[in-house]
Amino acid sequence: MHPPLAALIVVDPSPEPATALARTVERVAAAARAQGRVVIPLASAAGGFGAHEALAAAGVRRVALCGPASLAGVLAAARGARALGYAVDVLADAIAEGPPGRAQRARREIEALGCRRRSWAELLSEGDRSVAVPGLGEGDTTLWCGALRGCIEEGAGTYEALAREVGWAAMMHRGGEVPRRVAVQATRGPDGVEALYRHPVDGQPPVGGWTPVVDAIRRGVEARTGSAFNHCLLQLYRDGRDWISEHSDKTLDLVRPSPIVNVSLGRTRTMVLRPKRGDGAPERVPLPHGSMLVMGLATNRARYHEIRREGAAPDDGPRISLTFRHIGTFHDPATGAVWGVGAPAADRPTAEARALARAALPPGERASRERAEAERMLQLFRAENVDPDFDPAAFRPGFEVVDLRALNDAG
Ligand SMILES: O=C(O)CCC(=O)C(=O)O
Repeated sequence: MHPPLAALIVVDPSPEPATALARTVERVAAAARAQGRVVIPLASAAGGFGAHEALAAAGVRRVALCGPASLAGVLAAARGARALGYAVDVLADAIAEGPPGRAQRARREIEALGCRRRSWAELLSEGDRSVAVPGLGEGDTTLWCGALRGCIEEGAGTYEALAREVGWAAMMHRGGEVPRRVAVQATRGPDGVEALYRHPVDGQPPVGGWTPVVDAIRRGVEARTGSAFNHCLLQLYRDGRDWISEHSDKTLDLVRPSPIVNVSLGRTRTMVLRPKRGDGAPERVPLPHGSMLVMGLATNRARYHEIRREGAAPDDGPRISLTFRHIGTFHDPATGAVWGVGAPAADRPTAEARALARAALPPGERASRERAEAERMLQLFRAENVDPDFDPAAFRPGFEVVDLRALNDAG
């Protein structure tokens, strides 16, 4: 028999006016109920720890506290629960912050009480039952906690196997190194044809075939989403100082409307989704070990996403993310042919004829065409990045350059 899952105690559940945090807490409570947890709303004004009777009846000895309205109420509940001998988790990202001085004192007291600080998504990742937290971003984005059991181990095993089997490389953007390591794996034809995903970098990382652990995760993602994925960008955040700046993913080469799926291993980092328009608050989505964020294209279009730099705490561990995409553009590195959704040629024979014609051009003319093409592709990437109304039809007729290195050659 497994011990019962920690109960979720929601202190002062409905602040007025309703806040983004309150909506997050409602989603977390719904997911916790779906996992079979006891969920108890608690009015802090009642004092003490009024959940004791219901918890004792359910045989629960571990509680997780959240509180969208009041830090003080959560602290009072933590004191009461500890005094009664409960093990207590405090869901640090599901509690009203309060002024910085008070928040810092609260953090110290939580520690002194022997409570554990963690993220709501880490709580939901526990237990045998994976659970979805839907309705994130523009409503088309879902975080699955514990989604990939069977292909991802709970401990460090999968992380370590992956870190070993992948060949990590530096990636350059505008002459500088991006602050993380990367690798690309994709479905490759027997004749070396590769799925091609273009984003603004000086040179695409080399494309490897699927390695065993990455392929097992890919198959798990396909089974759970019902979508096919033929491309994966892997990123290694070596510690909290590695980050990715806010951006929208480039959709030139995507098969629409397939989602973009981010699988996380190792340390929990937070993805921040900030609306491009209006003054809506950024939404913070924690990405714990074994989670799968299925991001819809409406969220990608209307919001920036980023993994912020966090500084390096002593327990700062590394994280690996695997971003799976369904790509509809293909590249034959042997001939330079590019065809499919993001290219002028719809099929390989046409692309090969075009590649031959390009190769026959005088070198100066060829270089200047490539520069012009790279310049236009970069401009459209920039427009797509900032404009929530960007129409992907603007990419037509598509591009044959595979990266932006022609711009660096321009001198
Ligand atoms: O590491 C992550 O989860 C985010 C990756 C990302 O935003 C990207 O590759 O575009």
